[in-house]
Amino acid sequence: MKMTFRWYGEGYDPIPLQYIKQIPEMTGIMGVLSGKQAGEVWEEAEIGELIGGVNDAGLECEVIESVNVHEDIKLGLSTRDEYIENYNKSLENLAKFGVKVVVYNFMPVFDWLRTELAHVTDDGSNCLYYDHAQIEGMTPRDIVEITAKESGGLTLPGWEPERLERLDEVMRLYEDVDHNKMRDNYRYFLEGIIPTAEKVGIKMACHPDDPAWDLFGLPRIYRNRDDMDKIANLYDSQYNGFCICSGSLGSNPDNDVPAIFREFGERGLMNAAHVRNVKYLGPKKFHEAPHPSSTGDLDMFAIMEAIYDTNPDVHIRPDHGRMIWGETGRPGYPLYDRALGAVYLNGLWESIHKMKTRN
Ligand SMILES: [Mn+2]
Repeated sequence: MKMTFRWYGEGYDPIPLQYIKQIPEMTGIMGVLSGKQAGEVWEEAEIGELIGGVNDAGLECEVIESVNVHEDIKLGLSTRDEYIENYNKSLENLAKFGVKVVVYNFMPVFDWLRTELAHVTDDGSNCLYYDHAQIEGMTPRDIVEITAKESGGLTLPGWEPERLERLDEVMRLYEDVDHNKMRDNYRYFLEGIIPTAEKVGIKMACHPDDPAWDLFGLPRIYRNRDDMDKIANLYDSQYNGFCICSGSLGSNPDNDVPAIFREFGERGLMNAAHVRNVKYLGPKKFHEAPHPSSTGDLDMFAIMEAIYDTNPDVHIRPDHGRMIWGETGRPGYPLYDRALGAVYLNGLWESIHKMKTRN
């Protein structure tokens, strides 16, 4: 297992790489070119600059996150071929710099979605929070405005203003797209890119829809184990795999999260992992919790054991964290709480390893 940390890049992320390097046993980052819009080619020079900077700080950058899929691909519009071609070009360029895994998602319109980005909990820390009852009284435009307002001037991944400019038009276009049509469009995309991914040696890792249910009538197709099975069957290849995210899938208590890690790890389709905890407050209502099992509702030991048993070489990261110790910054992506998470997960890993290898 390689423990990594999401980092948004120089000028986009308030956390210096040196601080990330100071987290014990941190091997690298999951990197991104934050200025890129969906559909644009990731050019060699910009990739080289990003990865060179990360390497200079003593960290690896073998995983890239958020090579975003253009909405026209998800909608199945005639313009999609051009964007698929660009996507392949980006994969070819990334491979030249040693990138082994690309994490992306196929969520319609929105990336992850919360109703509060700084929900204060009993201990005075704050975290990301979701209450479906609040969503029901909102329009998509309302939630975009709340997210922009609470993000402290930082553009959140999947919530780029350029991407959301066409919101009303895109919402109308989705009226004709149900779950099956969405999967057909996904198959077309996979047929377009997986041969390139195989050729250049980059494993694709699709991230779940978060939260793991439909919103605003949009067809979300990665919500649970059965959805994952359908996605795996769209294109049979180890390069068409998943970034399994415990917190996203765990937003729905019907999902047996450790079992999902184990099954798709055994099938060779766990190409990356996000490991974090979540606290249920009621039906479709939760907040993000500290990483330890006792502070939320997921069995983090069972998740780490499933990873250990099925894909011990996978890249993982602590995913989101809370704001603690007065830290301010990008909602969900603080230094302190994610560092605590990484150290806790590494501690679980050491104990699992020693338990399984001692005589
Ligand atoms: Mn995640």
